[in-house]
Amino acid sequence: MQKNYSASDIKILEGLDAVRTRPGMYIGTTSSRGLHHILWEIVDNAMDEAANGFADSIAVEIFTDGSISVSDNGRGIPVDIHPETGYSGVEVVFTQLHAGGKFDNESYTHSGGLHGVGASVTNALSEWLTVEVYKHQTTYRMEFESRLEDGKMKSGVPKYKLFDTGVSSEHTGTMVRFKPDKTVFETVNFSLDTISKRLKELAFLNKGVKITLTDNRVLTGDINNKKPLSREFYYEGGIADYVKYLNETKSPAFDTPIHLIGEHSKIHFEVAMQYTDAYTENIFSYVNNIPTSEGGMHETGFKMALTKVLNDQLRKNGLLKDKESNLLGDDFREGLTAVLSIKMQNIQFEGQTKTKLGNPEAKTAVDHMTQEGLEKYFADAKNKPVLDAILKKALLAARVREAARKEKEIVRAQKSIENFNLVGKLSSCTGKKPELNELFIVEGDSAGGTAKQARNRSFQAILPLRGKPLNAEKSRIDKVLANEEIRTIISALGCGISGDFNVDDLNYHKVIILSDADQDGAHIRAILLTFFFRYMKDLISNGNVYIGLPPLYKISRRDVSEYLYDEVALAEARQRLGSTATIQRYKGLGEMSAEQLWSTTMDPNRRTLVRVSIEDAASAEKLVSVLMGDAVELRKNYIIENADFNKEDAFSEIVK
Ligand code: TTJ
Repeated sequence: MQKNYSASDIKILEGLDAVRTRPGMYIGTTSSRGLHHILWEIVDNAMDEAANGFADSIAVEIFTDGSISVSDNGRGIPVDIHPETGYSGVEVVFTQLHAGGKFDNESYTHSGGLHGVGASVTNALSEWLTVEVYKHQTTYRMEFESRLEDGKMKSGVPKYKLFDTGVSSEHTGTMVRFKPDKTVFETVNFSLDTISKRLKELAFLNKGVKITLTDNRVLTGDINNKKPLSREFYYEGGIADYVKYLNETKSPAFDTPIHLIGEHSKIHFEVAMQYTDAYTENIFSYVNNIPTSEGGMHETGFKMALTKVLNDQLRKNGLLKDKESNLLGDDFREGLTAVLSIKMQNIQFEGQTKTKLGNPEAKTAVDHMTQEGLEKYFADAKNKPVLDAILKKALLAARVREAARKEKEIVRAQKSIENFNLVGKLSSCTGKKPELNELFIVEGDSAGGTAKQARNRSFQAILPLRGKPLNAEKSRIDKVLANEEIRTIISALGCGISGDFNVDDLNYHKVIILSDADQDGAHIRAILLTFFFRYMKDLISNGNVYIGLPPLYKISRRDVSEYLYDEVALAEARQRLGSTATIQRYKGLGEMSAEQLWSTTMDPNRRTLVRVSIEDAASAEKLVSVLMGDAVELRKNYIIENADFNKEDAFSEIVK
C-alpha cells in the first residue's frame, strides 16, 4: 500500500539568500560544528530513505578539493516537474527553504528536529553543489553555485535545469556532492573523527544499513599501493550491538542484551539493555536518531516502566514482602547500560542545550511498550536467569544505598570542620567575584607550583592534583566522596554535588583543567570530566568547564619564536620559517617556565580554552571505561583515536 510520490507533494515556501545573511539562524553556528551540520542535513535525507525501507546502503566520501559527497541506493529524489511552478522535485529540494526532503504531512517521515532545516540550507552555504539522481535506467544531473550578481552574493543558484544526461544506470539512488563555502565557515576542514563517530552511531541506530566512509585526504597501505582510507559501519543487531560495544570493557551480568521493539500511537520504539558490574547507570537516548543528552519524556517513561515491572517481579518472587516498601528506580539502574531510540513526528526539544525531549505522549507510549515488552520477556522461562541476576543486583544496590545514606550523614556533619583542611592545597585568589574567578585544576605538584608563580592572583586560583582522582564510574558514591582529590575539588567549588548541587554557590565560573599532552594527562582529564558529568552535570551544561590547551611545540629562528598548538600549525610554520628553524617539543607542563606558562596557557588575552560540552563529557565517560578496563589492545587503539582534545573537534567551542 505504497503511496506514489511526485514533485507536487513538495510544499514550496521561500528563497535562500536569507540563509547566507544569517547562517546562525539556520545552523546555529558557523564553527566546525556548523560545517558538519550541513553535512548531517544531507546524510539525514539519505538515512530517511533507508529508514523507510527503500535503501540499505549509504556512502560518504571526503575529497581533496574540500568537497564531500553522500549517496544512497534509494528511489532517487523526484525528477518530475511540479505542475504549478514548473520546477523539478530536485530543484525544489535544493532551492526552497524547509522543503528539503520534507514532503507534505501525509508522506512526512521522521527527519527533523536538531537538524531538519533541509538540504537547501546546505546548498545555500556551499560554493557549489551537484546532485545526480539515478532512476528510469538513466542519470539525471543538476548543479548549483553561489555567485556574485550585481555586486550581491546569490546563494545556491541553479547553473542549469535538471536534465537527463543519457548515461545509463542499472541502479537507483541519489548522489549529492558539495563544497562548503569558505567565506561562510570559520573552518572548512571536515573532521574524519567527527564524521566517523556519527556514522557509526547512525549505523547502530539503523540496523541493517551499511554505511561506508572514504577519506581521499588520508592515504593508507604501502608505498606502491596507496589507497584512500575507508571504513564500513554495519550492525545487524542494531542498538543491541551498540550496548555490547558500550560494555566491551565491562563485565556483563548476562550475555545477550534484552532488546525490545514496538510501535504505539505512531511512535516507533526500541530499547536494548544489559547490566554490568559497574555501579553507575548509562542510558543513551535518541529521538529520530538525534541524541537526547538531557533525557526527557521517553527516558522518563522507560525508567517508570522498568521500576514498576521489577518491583512487581520482586513481590511476585517473594523477594519483597507485603509490608516492605518498593525499591527506588536508582536501585534498578545500578550498572545498567541501555540504548533507547524512538522515532516520532512533531518532536519538541527543551532544556538548557535543547537536547531534552518534551513530548508527553512519548512518556506514555514508551512506558506502555517497555512494560509490555519486559513482562513478556520475563514470562519466558528461558529468561529466568537474567531476571534473577537483575533482581539480585537491585537488592544489593538497595542495601548499599541505605548504608551510604547513614555514611553521608556522618560526612555531612564533619564537613564544616574538614573543609578547612581540604582546601589547604588550594591557592585561592584574592578577588571575591565568582563570575570573574577562575580555578585551574593542574596535573602534578611541580606544574602546580609553576602555575602558582605564573598566575594573576587577583582572579586565578590553583589546585594542584597529586595523585590520580578516583574513577567516578567504577566506584559507588561513598567511595567517590572519600577520595581526597575529589573532595578537594568539591569543597573548592563550593556548589555541592548531585541532589545538593546549586550552581549559585559556585566559587569559580571558569573551571579549567590543565593536564599534560600525553596519555596520563588525557586519562586524568577524562576522569575529571566523568566526575563532573556524573555529579555536577549542570556545571558542564552551564558551560563552566574548560580544557586549557598548552602549546605542543615552540619553533624558533634567530630572534623570532612562536608557540604551536597542533601538528598542522607545526607543518605550516616549518614551511614558513624554513629548515634552519629549531623546534622544541613540550612533553609536559612542567617543562615550561612560569613566564611561558602564563603567556601561552593562562593569560586570558593569549591562551586557548576549549569549552567542554555535554557530548564531550559523555564521550569522556566512554573513554574512561575503556582506559580503566582490562582490554589492553582495545585500550591502546582507543587512546590513539579518542584521547585527542583539539581545536578540530566539531563539538568543541574555542574561547579565550
Ligand atoms: C521522495 O519521494 C519519491 C521517492 O523518493 C523520495 C526521496 O526523496 N528519496 C530520497 C531522497 N532518497 N534519497 C534522497 C536524498 C539523498 C541524499 C544523499 C540527499 C538528499 C537531499 C536526498
